This record gives sequence, C-alpha cells and structure tokens, in this order.
Amino acid sequence: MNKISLAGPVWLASDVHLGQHTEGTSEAFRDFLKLAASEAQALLLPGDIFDAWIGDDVAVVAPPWLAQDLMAIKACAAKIPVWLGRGNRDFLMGEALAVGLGARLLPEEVLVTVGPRTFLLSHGDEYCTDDVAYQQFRAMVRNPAWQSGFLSRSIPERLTLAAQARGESMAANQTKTSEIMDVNADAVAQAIRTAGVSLIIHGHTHRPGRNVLNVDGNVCERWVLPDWDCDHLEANQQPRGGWMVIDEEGPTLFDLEQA
Ligand SMILES: [Mn+2]
Repeated sequence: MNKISLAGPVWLASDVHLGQHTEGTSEAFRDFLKLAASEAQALLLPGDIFDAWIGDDVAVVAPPWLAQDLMAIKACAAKIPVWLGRGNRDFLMGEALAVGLGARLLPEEVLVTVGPRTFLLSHGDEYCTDDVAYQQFRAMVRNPAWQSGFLSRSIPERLTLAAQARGESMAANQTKTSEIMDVNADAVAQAIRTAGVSLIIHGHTHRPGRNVLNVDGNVCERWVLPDWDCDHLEANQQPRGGWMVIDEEGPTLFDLEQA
C-alpha cells in the first residue's frame, strides 16, 4: 500500500462540494486554506472538494468561481504540501490539475504517518458496499476505458452528461435508506485488517465524528471528516463544515464556527 510520512500538525478536509452556486462555502473554504497555510505543516484533501470534476482541461478555461477556488488552493500549496484526493464526484481530477496547482494526488487508499501515529486514509465511498448500485457505477467510472471515452467528449457534452448523472444519482438516493449509504462494518474491518492499523479516516458519508470499533479483539477508531454547506440552509440551520487536525495528541475535529 502507498505510504506518506508527514510532520504534524497535518490538517484534513473533504466533501466541501465546491460548485458554481456555493459562494458561501467557497468563501469559508478559502478562509480555511489561508489558516491551514499558516498553521499546518501539510494539508490532505481526500475527496469531493469539488462537487463535480469533468476533466483537468476545465481548469485551463475556468469560469470565475472555479478560477478563484483554484487560485486559493494554489496559494496554499505554495506554502505547505497539499495532497488532493479523488472522491466520488471529483474522481476525474488528474495529474495535470495537481501539477498546475503545485499539489500532489493522493492514492485511493494510503497509509499516512504523522508522528507516532499511522492511519489509513481514503475518500470512504469504497466502504459503502451495501449500496450495490453505487458500487457498480463506481467500478464503471473508474475504468480507464470509460474515462478516456468520457474525456474525449467536448466540455459542453461532458457538462450535460455530468448533470444527467447527478440528477439520476440524486433521484436514486431518495429511495435508499441512510444505512445503505453509510459504510459497511465488514468492509471497514477488512480495510483495517489489510492495512494493519487501528485508525481509519475518511469523508464521504456526511456523518462527522469518532466511531470506536473492535476488529479481531483490537480497539480501533474510525473518524469521519465533516461535509461543508454554507449555502443551501433552512431557516434554523447553521453553516456546516469543518476539518481535522492531527498532531502528537491524535485527531481533533474543528467546526467552521471555531475558525
Ligand atoms: Mn463523496
């Protein structure tokens, strides 16, 4: 398995879901990047920073909202190492984007060592094995032949296809229970066993927090990173979002409110 060793504190964030209509989230994320650049030794972004990514060529002709977010990531990456991971929405982020930003691509599953602690890091969607339809979609879009076919289409065509896929996925998710869209306990246990760790960190499920589990008699922890939304709020909802800091003390989650 791929390994990264970093000096702490290391900051992590995922599931920011930046898009054309996320001005509030985008502003909060840019503030976060500035803070990370001054306080973290490295930044790990394991997936779904963007709500959609239809190919790295879009960065070259980026609309203003995207150009602004990309510039903020680039500015952060000029100060500290930034690692970009691919989620289930921005799985088409590639080497060209990473190079352009001065960042590096995170492998799909990676062992990260920070000080005395090693943990398994991934986006997390691979553990949602109860969602059989999603896993079939995932296998399809991760296929290199499918990807090169998709990337050979024009940007407008790709935008249309992505919007269609998103509409279909949202409709399908309406019919799924929240258990189906959470991680499968056996899939997590197997990942922990294979990696030989007692700490696993991922995003994707939008259920931030710390979970304790027992794997073959060992007490393990699974931490879930927060999802962000400062734009599509009901009257009594607070902006959502946050990040994790890992230092010698271990992982700690921070809310946007504490920024
Ligand atoms: Mn996701």
